[in-house]
Amino acid sequence: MTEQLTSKKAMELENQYGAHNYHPIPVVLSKGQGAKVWDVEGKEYFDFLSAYSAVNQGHCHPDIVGALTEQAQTLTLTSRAFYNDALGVYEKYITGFFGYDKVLPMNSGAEADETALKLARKWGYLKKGIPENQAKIIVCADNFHGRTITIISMSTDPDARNDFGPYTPGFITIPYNNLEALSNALEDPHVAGFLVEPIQGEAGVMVPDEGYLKRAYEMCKAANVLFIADEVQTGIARTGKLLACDHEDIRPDVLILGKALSGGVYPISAVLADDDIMLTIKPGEHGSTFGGNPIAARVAVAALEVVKNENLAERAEKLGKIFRKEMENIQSDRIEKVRGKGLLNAVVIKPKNGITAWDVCLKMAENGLLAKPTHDHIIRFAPPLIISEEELMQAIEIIKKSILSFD
Ligand code: IF1
Repeated sequence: MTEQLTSKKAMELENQYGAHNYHPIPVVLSKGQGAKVWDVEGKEYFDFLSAYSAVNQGHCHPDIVGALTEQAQTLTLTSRAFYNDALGVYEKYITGFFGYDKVLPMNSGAEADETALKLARKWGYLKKGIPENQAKIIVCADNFHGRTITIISMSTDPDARNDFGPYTPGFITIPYNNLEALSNALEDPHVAGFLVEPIQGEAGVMVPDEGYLKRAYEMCKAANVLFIADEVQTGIARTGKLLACDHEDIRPDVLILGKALSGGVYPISAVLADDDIMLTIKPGEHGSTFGGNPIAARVAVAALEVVKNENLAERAEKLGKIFRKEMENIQSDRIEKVRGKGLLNAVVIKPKNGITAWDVCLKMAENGLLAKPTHDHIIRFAPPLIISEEELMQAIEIIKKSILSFD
């Protein structure tokens, strides 16, 4: 198709022929480079969503796209019925990178979460000795782990759950950032794992109290329960460390990664664990046609190399401090709260004269910056981590100007 679409036409097509499971900001993007994207009419925007933190390395990073195109012209998919010459190299690289014995490659974040749940149950039966079909997993209220039936069974969000039942049993839901509730839940001897986001993204970038994760980890250890960290969104340098768990020096028993594991060019996810856990899953008991394919293997190595070579964790830490300070300095009583870690931040908007976070996002888009509201009154700000300090300051000016325009 060579015909150049207008934004209007492209939106009409999606609206007419696509399922209505999203409500996008009305911009139609056709190009991305670094921290910027362009719409079909050529208007330039700072990307402050980064595809929900999948594009940490910036749009179309040449090293990652290079790995993708090179491998795409050589060998794309073998399935796991055969070995391929890229997977083992990737597995050695990523296990070394994060310090685990083994990796299990999948594609989407939801699949990796499902994998971690299956792994925890398997470990619970084979290693902990939980009686058949009795295993439980502790999860937190307001979590977001994806969209499958089992994952929404763990959700407390009516939009995610309603009219999708019946639900998968075997979960205990406790409030987030609440050690007493965790302690009570851990008294059940049939608990195999505790699944937690180090920072709750969808809930509105909820940063738990300092020490929460460390103490939760210790409590899980004492109860012989697996500490399972969903770092799909917080991992890969987003919060100012390679993993958000690194802020509290804890090493999850099971680590779930996705999104930026590919730099946003390809769906790649992974579960990492040591042998005593990972080897409880035997041949034929779990897998995926595309998981660990040669393109994914090459792309993930390239994406992690960029994180290391361009010091993205340090950049996120430094630029995040600047961002939060500048947000706090905006003289507007419309801003209720600024919170976050590294370059995963949120600004809570006080609803005033009917102006919501959505209106602020539309104004920012008009002024050349893209971000997405969550929960009516919260705006998430998560630019690619390769953004320069100069670009960040330009972006901050756009945010300021947009918020102040409503006063
Ligand atoms: C959408 C939110 C972000 C995740 C964590 C697993 C997954 C996600 C911690 C599943 C996915 C996404 C998906 C995206 C919106 C988004 C999101 F607002 F919903 F919460 F990032 F903030 N674990 N998060 O955040 O990964 O299967 O999608 O690859 O459009 O639903 P996936």
